[in-house]
Order: sequence, then structure tokens, then C-alpha cells
Amino acid sequence: MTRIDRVMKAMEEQGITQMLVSDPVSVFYMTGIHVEPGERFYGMLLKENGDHVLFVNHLFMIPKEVSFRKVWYSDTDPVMDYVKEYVDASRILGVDKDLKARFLLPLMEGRKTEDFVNASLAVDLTRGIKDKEEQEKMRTASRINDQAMEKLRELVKEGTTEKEIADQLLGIYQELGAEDFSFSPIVSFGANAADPHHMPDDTVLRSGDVVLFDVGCIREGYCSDMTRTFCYGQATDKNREIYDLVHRANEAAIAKIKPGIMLCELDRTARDVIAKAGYGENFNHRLGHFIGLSEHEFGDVSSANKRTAEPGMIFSIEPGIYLPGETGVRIEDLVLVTEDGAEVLNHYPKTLQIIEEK
Ligand SMILES: [Mn+2]
Repeated sequence: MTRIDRVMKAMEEQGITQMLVSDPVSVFYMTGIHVEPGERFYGMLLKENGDHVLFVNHLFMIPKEVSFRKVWYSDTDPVMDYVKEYVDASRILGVDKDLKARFLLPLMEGRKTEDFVNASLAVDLTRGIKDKEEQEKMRTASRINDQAMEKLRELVKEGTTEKEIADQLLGIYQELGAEDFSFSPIVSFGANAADPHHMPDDTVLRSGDVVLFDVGCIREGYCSDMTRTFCYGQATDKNREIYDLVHRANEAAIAKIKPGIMLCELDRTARDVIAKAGYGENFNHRLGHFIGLSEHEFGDVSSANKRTAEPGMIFSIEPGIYLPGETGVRIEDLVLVTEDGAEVLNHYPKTLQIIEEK
């Protein structure tokens, strides 16, 4: 089944006969056409009868030979009027969650609110199950990330700053065959690691600091994302204690992954390990997120998600403990749900590494 067919089937299950998909990554997922529309309208209207329509501004280059209808417009055209002409006004229109209000509101003029539904799940849940080709690309992106982590570790030395290391990562990725970052890299020394989203700054490395790298690349459109935490020079008792807990939380959650388990159960498993040791309050985010063509895709591994794991899903498992003003540890892997368990896409070691002072 093609990806469009899978999305159409999911629409049918929702009772939707037409849907406007405006997330350019979702359009790429379905068609292989890559456009970054910025503020301009770009979207694909999926129709039950297979007569799909792509609305695209003249500004953008797209391949000539595509099997569906294209409607071109220019900057001065009333593009949403054009979309209206192709929408069956007698039926409900599904839209995705990314459709901006300035595009949706003109479509709604003269119609009832109930004529529109958020049908995003049809495409989001479909994207959540990676096909074989996607799985292979995700493996490759994570393999590159494993190699990059080793190169980052080699850059850790006395007197270096977070920014100095972070600034070298794009070159490392490109040398390893990746195209870009999948997100802005996080490099944290010492107390900065207590901020899960710390941005690299001029902090200088000191003996006894933790060194946290949360990094990811894009390879052939697919994203990797991994976190490792090292100790520099020496590991304090506190750092050893929280490292061990986070490591065990990561392994405990991964050990539970198999088709049918609720995603909230994975979150609970990891959180229990940390909470039982008294650090529950210091693990202040969900356990993980889905990932693929985007670094954060629809779907998370949190206490609120009662959906079950299914073969083909790829998500992160990233428990952490954050002690403000002091230190922090996070260990993150990407995992692929298989028919009977999980395949961990990252292979970089997770046992505590103390980097020798140099
Ligand atoms: Mn992540």
C-alpha cells in the first residue's frame, strides 16, 4: 500500500471523505515533493475518489511528472477561493492540525463549524508507523549519531567551552555523511546540565563536571536524536548516584517495549525507578517523543498517552534527573518497536564513562 493509500484508509476509518493536509513534511511523506512554503499556502487536498489536488505557488519548483492534479497560484491570487472550488461543500472537510487560521477561516466562511474537523490523526498516526525504507534510514541516521558522539567525546578537554565543542558538530556530521542538524545541539557542562534545553554558551569545563551531549542529525530527510552524559576528570558520589538511576530507568523502560504495551506504562516504568530513589520531582518531562521526518513528531511517551506500542513505531526513551544549580544527567536512545520487542537504534555505550583530564 502506498503512503497515500494508508492515509486514505485512516481517513475512511474516521468517516472522512476529503482532507486538506498542510504540513509540508506530511505532503513530502505522501508525495516525495519537498517544498518549504514559509508564510505561503501549500497543501494537498485528498479526495475519496483518488482525484487529489496539490495547491502550489508558482514560486516553488516541483517535479513535472506527478500523478495528481496541481493547481498553481501566484502571490496576488485568492488561493483559498481556489481551494474552495475543489472542496465538496456538502460534506465534512478534514483538516490537519497545522492548517493556519488565516487559511482555515476563509474556507469556513458561509459554512457551519461542524462542517470542519481536525482529522490530523489520519496522517499523524500513519506517519507514526515507519515502513521498512524509513526504518533503514532511521538506522543510518542513528549510526551516524553514534559515531559523532565518539568524536564529541574526543573534543572534551581542559579549558574548552560548550560553544567551542558545539560549533564543531556540523562539520563532524557532514564528514560522516549527514546533511544537517535535526535540532540545535545541546552541550552542557556541570550545573548547566540541570536545564534540559540548555543552549551552549561560554561556560568553561572544570574537573568534576558532567558533560552532557543531546544531539541529532538529518540523513536523507530522517532525524536522529541521542543523549549521553559523561563525567570529566572524576565522578562525584552524587553524579554516580543519579547516573546509575537514569541508566537503570532507561534500561527498564526499553526492556518493557513490545507491541501492545501502553506508552504511559513505559513512562511509568522509568519514572518509578527515579521516584523510588526520591528524585521524582527532578524528572520534569515526559519520557520520550516520536521522531522521523521531523525531530518531534506527533505522539509521545508520557503518562497521558494510553495508546499502545505497535511494530514500526520509533520514539525516544530519555529519562533524566536535574538538580538545579548543581548537575544533571540524561540518557536517551531511539528505539524501534519490533514484532516481539524493541530494536535500540543507538549503540553508543551507556555505562558511566569518566573522561581523563587532558
Ligand atoms: Mn529527544
